[in-house]
Amino acid sequence: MRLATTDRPLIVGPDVPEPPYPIRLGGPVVPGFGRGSKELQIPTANIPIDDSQVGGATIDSGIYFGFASLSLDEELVPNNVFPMVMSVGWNPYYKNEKRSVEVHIVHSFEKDFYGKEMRLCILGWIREEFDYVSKEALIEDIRHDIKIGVESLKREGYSRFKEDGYLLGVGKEEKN
Ligand code: ADP
Ligand code: RBF
Ligand code: MG
Repeated sequence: MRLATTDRPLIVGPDVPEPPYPIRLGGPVVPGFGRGSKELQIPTANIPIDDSQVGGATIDSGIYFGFASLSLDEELVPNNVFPMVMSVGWNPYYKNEKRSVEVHIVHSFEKDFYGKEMRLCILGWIREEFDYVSKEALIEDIRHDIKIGVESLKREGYSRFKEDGYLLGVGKEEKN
């Protein structure tokens, strides 16, 4: 079992995303396990997963970073694209029986957005999933993952994906 490892470098991966990235996928935000991630200040928006298929793409278990966009009609802001970190897998600490995809968006939202469409552009890998000695150790590592995601995305080769056509197209189709 793992302790939190916060001496990990804040910049991960090559200067420009390399295959298989970018991986683009999306789906409606659905209720998750209801473990109160929100109370830990780390809410995760879940999207449906069918074994290894996530919104049409195949993806290995692990922790990733990239950008997310949301179809937030009423609060539509000019650039509705945010940094995100995501967990794909079995949550070994909780011994889930179902594989899940959960995305923490690095932004403070006024309210929940269940039912909205979320689009993801995954740009890199952070680490494998682990079982932890304690919930505190898990949370500490997730907080460090968030820093890694944010810092890694600041590089030019990554930040340009904020303008990605797939992300910017969220919610557009049904509006016409
Ligand atoms: P659940 O178990 O239903 O996934 P969580 O406690 O993980 O519940 O909260 C997730 C929900 O919180 C999301 O579906 C979304 O509606 C809302 N939410 C608010 N802020 C964020 C954020 N920054 N990142 C992800 N989800 C958020
Ligand atoms: N769950 C685990 O059991 N092991 C992990 O290594 C793990 N890493 C995560 C990394 C990130 C960036 C995020 C957003 C979640 C991760 N989770 C992990 C899922 C976590 O257990 C879940 O969001 C809980 O509901 C938090 O209380
Ligand atoms: Mg969740």
